[in-house]
Amino acid sequence: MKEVRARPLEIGIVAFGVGSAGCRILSHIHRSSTLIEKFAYVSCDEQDLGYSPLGEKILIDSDINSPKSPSAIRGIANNHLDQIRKFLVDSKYVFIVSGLGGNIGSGLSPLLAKIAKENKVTVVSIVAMPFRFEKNKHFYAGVALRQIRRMSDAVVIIDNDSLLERAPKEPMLDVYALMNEKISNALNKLVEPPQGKEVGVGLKTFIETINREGYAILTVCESFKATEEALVGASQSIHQIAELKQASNAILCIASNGKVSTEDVAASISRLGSLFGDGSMEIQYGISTNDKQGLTAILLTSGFKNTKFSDYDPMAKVLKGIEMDEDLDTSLNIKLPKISNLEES
Ligand SMILES: Nc1nc2c(ncn2[C@@H]2O[C@H](COP(=O)(O)OP(=O)(O)OP(=O)(O)O)[C@@H](O)[C@H]2O)c(=O)[nH]1
Ligand SMILES: [Mg+2]
Repeated sequence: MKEVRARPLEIGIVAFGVGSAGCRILSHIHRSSTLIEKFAYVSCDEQDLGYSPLGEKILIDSDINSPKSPSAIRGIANNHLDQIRKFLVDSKYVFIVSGLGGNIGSGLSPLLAKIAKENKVTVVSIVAMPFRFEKNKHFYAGVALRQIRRMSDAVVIIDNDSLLERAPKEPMLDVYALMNEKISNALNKLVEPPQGKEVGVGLKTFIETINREGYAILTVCESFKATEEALVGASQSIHQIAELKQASNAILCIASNGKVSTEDVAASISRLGSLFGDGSMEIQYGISTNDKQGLTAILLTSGFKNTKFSDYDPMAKVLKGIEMDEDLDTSLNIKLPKISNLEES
């Protein structure tokens, strides 16, 4: 794992992990990233800040009895805005990683995005969406996703359901660890500089692909047979959450133990063009190596105007894109003096 570097930053890439999911996912990325120069872990829960031994820790110290909701947590975070702004000094890009649906990730991710935008930083929000079965988390996730979209330059969605290939009997934390490994590998393959004979994608292409209206979706599919099977698997999981025709840009990264032929790559790209978009989708590709059996297709597609997650927030449907309040709602837990005390003074 990389030590925290002293300033000045070279490229200016920093990252926040927010809440339990965000801190866990970022701690995986932290172990192998050479590109991200500074890491910060932000949560109200001390346990989340311990997933990585390194990086800056920002504890949003909420009283155990204080109300917990995304807007209440934003209210408490008001005391930490200077620390957040200080962390962002000299940065040009910020990755904000979180899971949506709980109180912390849903509350703080849009706030961090807003602060970063005010500081003219390019904001890439990377969000894991709740499982289908976590119905009690859908509303907060839907509201937060819409706020994050407004406050960010690019939003990359990861559908937790699509990463959970079979209903496993393993404990939930082990399942998360496997999913987080997949997510961090995929992001590293997409943004990190290529090594050896790899054909890299790189940060510039990554940002150009996602920095547009709507949403980008990241999927990872493994296959023991051929790239085609992995691609069809990836398109099926995207089809569960969005309309494939809306896709405008894509990056396909094929990771294998070195046996992908030029013919395979050409066939995969043409297949991708027929599965997604309206025939004019722009496709970039990368080829990288891994030490696993079979191959992994990492697919990042962008340009989706909507996803099924938009329906998690019923108000968004009613308002059809009109925002009642451009700013984020924030609750403050302030004890008001009794009226009788006021009269005495
Ligand atoms: N991919 C992935 N998803 C996770 C992980 N942990 C939680 N999630 C999902 O992320 C969503 C938000 O959950 P948490 O991150 O636990 O919530 P939080 O932001 O810590 O907020 P609180 O629940 O109030 O503590 C949920 O729908 C979970 O299914 C993880 O390690 N990896
Ligand atoms: Mg939590």
